[in-house]
Amino acid sequence: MNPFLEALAHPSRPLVMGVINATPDSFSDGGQFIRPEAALEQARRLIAQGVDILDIGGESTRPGSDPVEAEVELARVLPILKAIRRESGIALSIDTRKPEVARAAVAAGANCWNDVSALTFAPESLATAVELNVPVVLMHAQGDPKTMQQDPQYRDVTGEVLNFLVGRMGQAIQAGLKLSNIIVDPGIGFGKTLAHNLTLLRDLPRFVALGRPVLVGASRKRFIAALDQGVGVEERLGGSLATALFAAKQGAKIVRVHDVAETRQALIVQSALLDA
Ligand code: HH2
Repeated sequence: MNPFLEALAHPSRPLVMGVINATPDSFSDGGQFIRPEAALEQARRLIAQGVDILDIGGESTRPGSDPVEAEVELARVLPILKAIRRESGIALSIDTRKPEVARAAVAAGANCWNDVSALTFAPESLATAVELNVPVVLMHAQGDPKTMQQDPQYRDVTGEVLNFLVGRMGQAIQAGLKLSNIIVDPGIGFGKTLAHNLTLLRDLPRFVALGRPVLVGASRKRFIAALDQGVGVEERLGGSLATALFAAKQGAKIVRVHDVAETRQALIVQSALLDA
């Protein structure tokens, strides 16, 4: 069985997806893990902390970021994926919008394609996802990373994000993707104001009702600073944990985070409290 789907079959608590950005410019860990040795060390650390899935990315999609060429992205992520796979059977996800990067990453041992463009970035994305036959995260974003935070507007944010995801699910199924390979994500911070992000998190049960696992990536994001005096990225752990716990309570099956040990412990304790 695909290790990603195997991890997802885990019944007791949501899965912790740990982020490793092999980029010079990611908003929270940019530059830290661009060297493969540093990324491998971080992977070992997160595995020791009990991470369920590692998400490896070679292109920052933070607001205002510039796109990178596929060759650059490949040169950043492939050595890391191969090095982790050489020593661990951990579920690995590739965070990319590019089908050629997803294809090479899966050949190097990735078990999931995390696509913030929901397979819209390239014309061959859908067909590539079908062929790779691995779980795919379909995430909603309004606009592209460069401009998405300039003035995001919705009449009904939850309705519009749901509609988009249902549409993408339909197109993916029509193209031949298995329903069992689809994971959905409302895309916290991707073309959304503070109010939009809060509404989506409160309305998460409506995403759960789509019948597919829901992933939430809110860790260290800007909306936390917007609620707390503009605090810097390193000071957003409290808000990140609060959001992960809330998302879990609302039915999220995967939380994508930078602080794995803290999030995992918080989720374990919350599960015990809710079970008691
Ligand atoms: N957020 C980021 C990147 N990838 N993937 C999914 N499915 N959901 C998310 O919310 C999500 C994501 C942005 O965070 P990060 O990777 O930490 O930063 P950057 O894009 O600057 O690399």
